[in-house]
Amino acid sequence: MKRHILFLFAALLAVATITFASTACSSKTTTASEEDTPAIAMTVHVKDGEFDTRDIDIEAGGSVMWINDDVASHDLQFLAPNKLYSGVIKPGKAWIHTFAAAGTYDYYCDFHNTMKGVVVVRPAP
Ligand SMILES: [Cu+2]
Repeated sequence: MKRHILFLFAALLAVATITFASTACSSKTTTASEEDTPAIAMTVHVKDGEFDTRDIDIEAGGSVMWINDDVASHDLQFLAPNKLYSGVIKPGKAWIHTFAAAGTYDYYCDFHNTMKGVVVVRPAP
C-alpha cells in the first residue's frame, strides 16, 4: 500500500513537471513582442492543505508558480487590487502568474478558507 502511494506521488510529480515545461514553452512562443519566458521569481508548493510559503515578495514583472503537491484540488482567489482567479489547480498541476504591477495581492483558496497567502509586488528598480 505504501509503495502504491509512493508510485502515485512520483507520477504526480512527473505530471507537474510536464505541465510546467509545456506552460513555459507556450508562453514563450505565443507572443513574440514580450520578453523571454518569464523567470519564475518564486515557487510555492501546496501540500497538506497549506501553502509552504505564505508571504511572497517579488519585483514587478516577476512570475510566481504554485505547484499542487497535494492530494486535493486547490485554487487561488485574488480580490484586490484586481480580481484574479487561478481556476481549479488539480493535484500534480501548476499555475503560473506574472505580476506586472506593484501592489499587495492577498489571496485564499476557495475550497479551504484557512489557506491564505499574500504576494507583495515591489516596483521594479
Ligand atoms: Cu485549498
